[in-house]
Amino acid sequence: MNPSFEERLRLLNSHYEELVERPNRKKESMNGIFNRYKNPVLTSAHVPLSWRYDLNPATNPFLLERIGVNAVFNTGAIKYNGKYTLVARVEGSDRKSFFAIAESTSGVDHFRFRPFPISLPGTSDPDVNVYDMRLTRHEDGWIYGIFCTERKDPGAPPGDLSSAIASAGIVRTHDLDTWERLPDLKSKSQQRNVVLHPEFIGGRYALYTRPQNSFIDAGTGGGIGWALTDDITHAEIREERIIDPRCYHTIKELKNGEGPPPLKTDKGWLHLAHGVRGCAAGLRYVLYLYMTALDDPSRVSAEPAGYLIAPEGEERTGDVSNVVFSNGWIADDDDTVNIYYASSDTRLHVAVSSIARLTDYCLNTPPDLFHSAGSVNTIRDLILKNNAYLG
Ligand code: M1P
Repeated sequence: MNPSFEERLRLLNSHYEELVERPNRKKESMNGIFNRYKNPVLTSAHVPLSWRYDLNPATNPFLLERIGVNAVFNTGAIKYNGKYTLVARVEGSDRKSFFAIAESTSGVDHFRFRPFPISLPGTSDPDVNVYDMRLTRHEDGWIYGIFCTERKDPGAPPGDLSSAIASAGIVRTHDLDTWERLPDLKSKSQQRNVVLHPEFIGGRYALYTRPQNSFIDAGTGGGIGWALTDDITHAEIREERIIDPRCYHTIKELKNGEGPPPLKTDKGWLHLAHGVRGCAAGLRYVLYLYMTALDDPSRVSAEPAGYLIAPEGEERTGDVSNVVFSNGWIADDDDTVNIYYASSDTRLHVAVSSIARLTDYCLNTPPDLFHSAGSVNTIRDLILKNNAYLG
């Protein structure tokens, strides 16, 4: 082994261990609703060296990186065997995304990838790109993963090499090791951001959907939808009802999409979603919360105005700048909620809150009145009430 190979390997290993072992630190929270943490919990540098480097000095004497990883971001999340377990979207420098599991006992630092990425079983129509898995522990006993599968649009005119079709792929597992692929969701429109509700509704499986009539634009797709299907092993949407519509001059004017599966609380189902609006800099993605009724998860019961989390500081820049996106959160028995959110399609962060704080936020943050005068009135009402408490 040549000395520079050995030296480089030592250096790579020590950088890697330093990164993974680095403790994370809670940041001050000014809004009181959640605390961000200082360091991202997963980045492309967290991907094991053995996935990227040929470690044989005979075939890689310069110890060059052979397989580049561009980003680690949107992750599904679940507590499994006591560990905070994330199914991350890993994107190679070849632009292909795939899934890989990273685990930690703290939930805020020391995430390590399992030795191999997930070898996702396919269907008869091969996936070109897969991403953004939502994990649902369903009351039927399975853990489901619903993700976006992207394929080239067979109807694209010659020369158009960009048009694609988005559909919902479905897998299930009992152990996060062996994955069974089920047929993709059948739907009249393209779908992304499809999420399985954790409980049966009238004996049927319930899905949050996001109909879209082109790959990027929602088009006439009106927002987050709700659909029921009898058989998850041949899931088909016949009727779809929009429950959280897109809306002019709001944070979800252009698009929105359900995030992780909703959390059941004694005050209703707590939902995290992303909203997208256009601006001179392009699309701006933020995260917002809403609640639905316990006895009917498709009936919105609380809709605070505006966003919960918007890109801040280094989160603002990356491959697709001005984006925060979440498809995973974990609620612990002690009421803590870890929100795993990615920034700018590049890295993954955690923000920590609680069921109590998030439901309080949902139930007591004023709703959007859809015009500036309404916003001013909402603020005036608060000031008038506060005057009683000021000297
Ligand atoms: O680039 C931002 C996000 O864009 C898509 O989300 P949506 O369909 O709501 O626009 C997804 O590709 C997502 O992965 C990505 O983070």
